[in-house]
Amino acid sequence: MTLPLHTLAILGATLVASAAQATEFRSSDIHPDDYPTVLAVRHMGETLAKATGGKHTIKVFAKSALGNEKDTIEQTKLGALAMTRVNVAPMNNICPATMVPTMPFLFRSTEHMRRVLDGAIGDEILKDCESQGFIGLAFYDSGSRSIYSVKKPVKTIADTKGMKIRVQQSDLWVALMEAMGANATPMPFGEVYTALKTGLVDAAENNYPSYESTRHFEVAKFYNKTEHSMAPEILLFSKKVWDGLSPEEQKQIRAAAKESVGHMRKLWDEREAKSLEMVKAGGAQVIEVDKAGFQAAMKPVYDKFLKDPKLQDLVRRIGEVK
Ligand code: GTR
Repeated sequence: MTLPLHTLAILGATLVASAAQATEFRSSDIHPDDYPTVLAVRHMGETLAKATGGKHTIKVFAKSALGNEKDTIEQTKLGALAMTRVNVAPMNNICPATMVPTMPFLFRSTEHMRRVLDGAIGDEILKDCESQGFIGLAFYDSGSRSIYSVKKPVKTIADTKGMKIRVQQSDLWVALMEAMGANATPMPFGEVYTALKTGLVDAAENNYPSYESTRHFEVAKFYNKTEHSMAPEILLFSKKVWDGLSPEEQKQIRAAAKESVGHMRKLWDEREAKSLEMVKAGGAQVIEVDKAGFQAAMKPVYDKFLKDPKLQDLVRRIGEVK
């Protein structure tokens, strides 16, 4: 069958119109392409494409291609970037409720952390970022963070006294290290390798996958299991971009984000185990630590940052989650 020319023209115009509404949302991450957070957002993009019949997709810019976490948070707020995956730490100063899941020794276990963040408390924390220009879509796992040091192992809290330790750019993190008697040096993630290598800092702290993917283990051989925080990752959508979407589209994005959490956890568990093997093979020593001593020193951090009764209440409720 041959269609009359004017019908073809109309069909062509319709195709152009729907293509114009289709969006490739840009999302950023500081981690490399094979890191669980990057793979999880790509997976979310596939889910979203399926749900929208290919109309909406997500393009993930990994390896800090769009800047460090502070930069991409700013771009997301402005709407220049639709999404960013960051740790909760650089959000601590912007959106106070994100301080709660950052708190030292807050979660009893991975299961406890997952139950809390999957439930109403997790949603309340995500919602708190909205007034600051961010739609909190989901939390991702980040394991637990421990101190890794260049020159000497850390076995008790006496060992961190006077140590220069790199932290994320958050006042809470500075206080957390000070409570250990250390000197906190906030800096972006991408600068840590050189800082460890040149002696600008004596130590840093992170989970196994980040310790491994950055090759920090080559410089800081002692991985001391302080496991002082389980500060999770957070997936943020720009409220500016969000407000231009239909309720149906917003629902599809939320659902795709939530769906990616389970996928991420599977990748995360595998990567944690693999990273541990890799760092050990690379010469890292995993050191057992007197955790109780570190835990006992954290009261000033809770007192200083959880003055707001709303935040205190969240901590109390988290404690009650079985
Ligand atoms: C990683 C986390 C990053 C970033 C980094 C850091 O575990 O995934 O988002 O926060 O730590 O220490 O800067």
